[in-house]
Amino acid sequence: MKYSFASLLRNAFSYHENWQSAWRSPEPKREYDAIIVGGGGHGLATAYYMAKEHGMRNIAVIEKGWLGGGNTGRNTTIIRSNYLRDNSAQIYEHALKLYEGLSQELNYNIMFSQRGVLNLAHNQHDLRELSRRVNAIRLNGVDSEFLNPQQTKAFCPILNVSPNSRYPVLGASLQRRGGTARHDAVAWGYARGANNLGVDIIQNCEVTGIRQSDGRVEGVETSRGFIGAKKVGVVVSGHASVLADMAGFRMPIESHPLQALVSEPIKPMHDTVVMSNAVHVYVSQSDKGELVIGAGIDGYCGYSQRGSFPIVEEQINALVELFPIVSRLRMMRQWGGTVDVCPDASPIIGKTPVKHLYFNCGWGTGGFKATPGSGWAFAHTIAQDEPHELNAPYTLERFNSGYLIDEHGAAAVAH
Ligand code: FAD
Ligand code: PYC
Repeated sequence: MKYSFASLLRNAFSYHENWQSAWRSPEPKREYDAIIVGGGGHGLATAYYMAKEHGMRNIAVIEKGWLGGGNTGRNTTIIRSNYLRDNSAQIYEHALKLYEGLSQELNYNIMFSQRGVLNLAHNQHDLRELSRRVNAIRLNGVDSEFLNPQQTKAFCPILNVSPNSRYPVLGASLQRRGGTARHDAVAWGYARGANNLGVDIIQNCEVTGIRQSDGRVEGVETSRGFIGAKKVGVVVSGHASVLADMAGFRMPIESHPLQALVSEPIKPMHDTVVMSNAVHVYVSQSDKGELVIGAGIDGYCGYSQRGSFPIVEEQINALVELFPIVSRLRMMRQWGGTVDVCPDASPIIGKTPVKHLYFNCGWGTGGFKATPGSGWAFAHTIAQDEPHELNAPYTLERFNSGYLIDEHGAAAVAH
């Protein structure tokens, strides 16, 4: 679907009343070859790659609300692949490479901006931890470099690197290929691409049960009735354990609120992403000019999607410590999402005890960056009924075998 300049003008003057929908809203069929539960970025990417890479056509995505209304539309859009473990490097780097060509692939501008991601070191321990990570990341062929305080300041001039500050900046790691993208454009781009390949996208349809017989999935009970399916892939982020409960098994997952906030819009002044573990904040500037500021997870489990005052207070304290220049900036709004955290802070992508029922969850605070790679690998897993080598280590079984992939601390304040 392409728009000419003339059609854009026509639509602008008709108040977009005749604007063509980017995807259909069909009634659910009685049965599909595969159903994907969850219309976030991961679910939509999964459906897109199942259709595109594996030739499947009779697929539906079932979403209880609206596309991208979960964590996809609530996240702070940081993309990077600078993970410690070999397995993580492979899947996150695969995702980053797909991001690098995604606007062209989908013919949809996802506003991918490789503006670099800095992780700051504030003490000797941080310095050693960062060097360890930089070395491990480079050994996996992923770009990562270490900057001294002057180089860090040159890369991010508004950063306070005074040795007299409470948490002086002693250095930073930098992934230049990291950056940000427009979150809902990622969901919409995949939705349009999947729709064009025949995928049915069904919104306002909540899955309330997973029907099975003889240990094999038969379809899903929904708020719009039963829909049959030969295979079901569940990608519901913070609600993974709720859906697992419907299917009769337990997920080793805790659901936590994760909050973020944005400032009033200001002129461009911060053209990279800065994250700090010790000071406990991260910040980038959106294309609208707002500073996008985030926190670590709330320390209790819950499904709240609201912001809370203590988080604003803590994040602003931390922000002003690093960037005194913004001390008079006003904050505009805050919100929360529900993230699903595994004990080793790595995802689960694969088969379940129920035949032809697959789960993709546990991305916790860091799954936006993985969206294309996760969808790509999960599509393979569902279509072939076996994991791709990229996601083979990310089994549910690893919590029995003990083969954990410990990525705690990988996302600055995020884990
Ligand atoms: P979602 O987008 O949440 O999609 C799941 C969908 O499932 C939802 O739309 C939901 O409505 C639907 N659903 C749930 N239950 C049902 C049901 N019963 N029936 C039908 N549908 C159902 N990651 C990064 O990489 N970088 C970041 O900077 C970053 N920042 C974050 C900041 C915040 C504040 C938050 C909350 C998260 C952040 N994340 C970040 C994490 C990232 O947002 C998630 O890991 C990722 O978006 C998960 O995508 P998803 O498609 O799996 O989930
Ligand atoms: O994974 O980079 C990340 C991240 C940043 C903020 C939340 N998650």
